[in-house]
Amino acid sequence: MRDAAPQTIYLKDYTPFGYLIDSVELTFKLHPTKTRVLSKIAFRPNPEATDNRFFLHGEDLTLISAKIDGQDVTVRHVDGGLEADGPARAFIWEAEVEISPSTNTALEGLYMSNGMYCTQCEAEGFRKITYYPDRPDVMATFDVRIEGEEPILLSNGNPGAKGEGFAEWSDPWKKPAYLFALVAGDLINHPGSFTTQSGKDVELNIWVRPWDEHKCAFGMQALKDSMKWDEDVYGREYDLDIFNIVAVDDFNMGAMENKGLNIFNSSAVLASPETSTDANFKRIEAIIAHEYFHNWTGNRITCRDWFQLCLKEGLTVYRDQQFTADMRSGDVARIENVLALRARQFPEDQGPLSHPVRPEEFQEINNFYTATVYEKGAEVIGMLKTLVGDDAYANALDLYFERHDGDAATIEDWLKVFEDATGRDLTQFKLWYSQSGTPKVSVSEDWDAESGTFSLTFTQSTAPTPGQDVKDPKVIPIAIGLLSPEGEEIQATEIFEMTEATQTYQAKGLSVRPVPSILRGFSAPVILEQDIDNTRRAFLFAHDTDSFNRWEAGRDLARDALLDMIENDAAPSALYLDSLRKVFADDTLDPAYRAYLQAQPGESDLARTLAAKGVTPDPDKIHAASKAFKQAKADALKDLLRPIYEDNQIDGPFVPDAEGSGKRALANSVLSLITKLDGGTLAQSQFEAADNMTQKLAALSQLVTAGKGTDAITAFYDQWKEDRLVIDKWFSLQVALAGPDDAAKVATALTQHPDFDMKNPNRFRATLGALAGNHAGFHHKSGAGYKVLTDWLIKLDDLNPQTTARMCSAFQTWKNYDPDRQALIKAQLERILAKEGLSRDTSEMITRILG
Ligand code: 0A1
Ligand code: ZN
Repeated sequence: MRDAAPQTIYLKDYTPFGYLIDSVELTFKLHPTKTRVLSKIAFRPNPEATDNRFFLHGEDLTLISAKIDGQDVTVRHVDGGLEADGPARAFIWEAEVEISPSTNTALEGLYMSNGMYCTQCEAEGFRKITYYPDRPDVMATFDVRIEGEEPILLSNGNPGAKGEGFAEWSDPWKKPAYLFALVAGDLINHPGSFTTQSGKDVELNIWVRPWDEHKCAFGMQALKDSMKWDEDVYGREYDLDIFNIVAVDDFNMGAMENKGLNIFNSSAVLASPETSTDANFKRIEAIIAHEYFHNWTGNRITCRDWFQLCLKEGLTVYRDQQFTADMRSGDVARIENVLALRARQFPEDQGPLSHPVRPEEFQEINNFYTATVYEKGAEVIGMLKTLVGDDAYANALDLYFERHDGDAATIEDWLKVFEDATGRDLTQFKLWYSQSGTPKVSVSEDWDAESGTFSLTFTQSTAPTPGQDVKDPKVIPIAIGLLSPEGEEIQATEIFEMTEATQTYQAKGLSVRPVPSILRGFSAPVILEQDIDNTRRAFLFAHDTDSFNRWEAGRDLARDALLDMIENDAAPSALYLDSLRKVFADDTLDPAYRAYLQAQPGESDLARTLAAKGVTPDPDKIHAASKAFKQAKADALKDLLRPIYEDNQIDGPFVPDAEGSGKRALANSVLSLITKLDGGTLAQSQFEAADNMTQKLAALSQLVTAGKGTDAITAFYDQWKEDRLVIDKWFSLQVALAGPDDAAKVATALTQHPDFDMKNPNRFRATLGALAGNHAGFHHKSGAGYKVLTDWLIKLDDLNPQTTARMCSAFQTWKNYDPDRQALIKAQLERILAKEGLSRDTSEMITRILG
């Protein structure tokens, strides 16, 4: 049973559990509505605990029997679980419970997806499987027996006995319950193998439905690449005889790192050239790496409590980002990471949902799998590495693995490792974990020609965030390079370590006033405020030797041009268009990077920028200006476009590697400009000729944007109606690209489509998530966008609180808008809150958003 009134849990209240567990034996007798789970758990008192209450979590369980040392025991059902009189000595707890996987639509615990059984236990789902101390600091070895008629029966660890209707699994590594997994179904395996650095052969499998077998090869290669990379770069070897991945259609998140049995949302593992875009391939490679890397950063070393979530997630995201940078273009990877951070984490950190990388309180932990914990958590690790240097980082990581292998650790443990390995005091650095909000760093320049001294004076400040009115200065590594007026690098990148509220950096002995390039590679997750004019930006766009800052300069120019159009009805900036022409014509640049050079800030991004300046964003004006700006770029680059398009066509088979995907990205970005000039003629021929989804979908998007998509939309559906991942794209694209007046209508119409299934999180997000992402449509002045999303969130909350709560963040920027829109949104938020039986997940999110 769930708590009646939501309770807040605090980091400061942590106490260890009263018992340790030596071993867990579980038997599952599978049945769609009456699965029996038998548990036999060896407990003994925890010498480090002061509270010896024997409390086991449990939710939605029917207790059949409970025994201690073979004797029936009376239990007391309390909020969130049960209590019994636990002896002050070692004892064996045995329980039998009944659960109903087929009616479990929350997709937490043991549930069914298209006839197959699967589990999701992070964060607190194991308590829906049996009574257990469902907390990450309680670790145990698990022996599992599964009885069921499904041909494939899987759990964690290494396989044991197997026969008609049963299979046994044994996991020799102690683990918390959140890493438990079970899968049963009619599956086939795409096999592979890997020999570890010490010569151990590991059996690899990707388990899928028979019709998905042709979509496994890429994921298998990504898994092998990840295993090799973790050996080469972090010295981490795999530690079981087998590594299984299973693809599941109904899954709330991307994937899950269960020990030896990773479970994946099928969208995060299945791919083929005909059905998946380059972006899909890239995401799959990163998620496979992420889950695999968790084997060390998450599983071998786990978290003491859920407040420490960033310990495993920040580090594992950082590691997967390093992997992607090594496998593909590092320059492009950094731009993509920063774009994602600004699109997802900045709004969170600058609005009512702002929380520290290590939160100090929560009601529902599922609401804290956030961009702040993940992506800002990764940036914090990147800064730490920048500050201590690559070698010291490597030493500290070795010490971390050596010291904490088998532990449930904390951020204090993590930082202590760095302090011990480097001799640095990280007290101030730790503020990055405890203080929320995005710091602003402003900079002013001074040039003393006589002494040849160039000074940059930095000032940092962080606006108050919920629960934190006062902020202290943080340690901010600022990467600085200096260019000559001709664009030559006169000083290579240096790290200036800012620790004070105001601090000055100086370069001496210069013969000319340099042009600084500041925060190179986005060396800290801050907002840099530079009082420079657009001529300077155009110079950096043309010459900066740091690829990130070069791109950033172009983006700042484009953003200012757009803001001028929105605020002052200005014409598209000639300076920008001129600069873009020069840079974009450079065919020595990496095509993927070149595509990013001409990309413009999205409409939500512009709305946020305006709000940060104190200007109320007008979604219609932003939309109109964005379209006009694109048209102006197409006109200005007209003669360059067709040759670039032709030069970047590829003969031969589709390969989803950096080179091929870069060329396609550039050609498709050019196609979007050409469509502004030819009305869709080229897009139509690309749509008809394309043999891969990257080109097909890009062409379809252009046709829809140009208002010529009706036939192509039908043809696309007819071709792909049997492939649910492709049909997700079909749903999403139509809503995402609908005009401002149509978006809510299109979304509503698609919810009536026979293929719409609100129980499937991918389909729900493809439709309603796309509405929230269509800025001008969602924020339509009629309020229709807000209402349609709210109607569906209210319906979904009964079935799937976790996905509902996550999608409520669409409203987090509501206070940026005008009073009329704010009133419309507030009314919808209050409507959600008033819903009878609202989940704890959604109630916490809406309460925080309302502020
Ligand atoms: N640990 C996983 C993410 C994850 C978190 C929660 C889930 O269900 C509530 C599922 C997956 C990861 O970082 O990949
Ligand atoms: Zn993770």
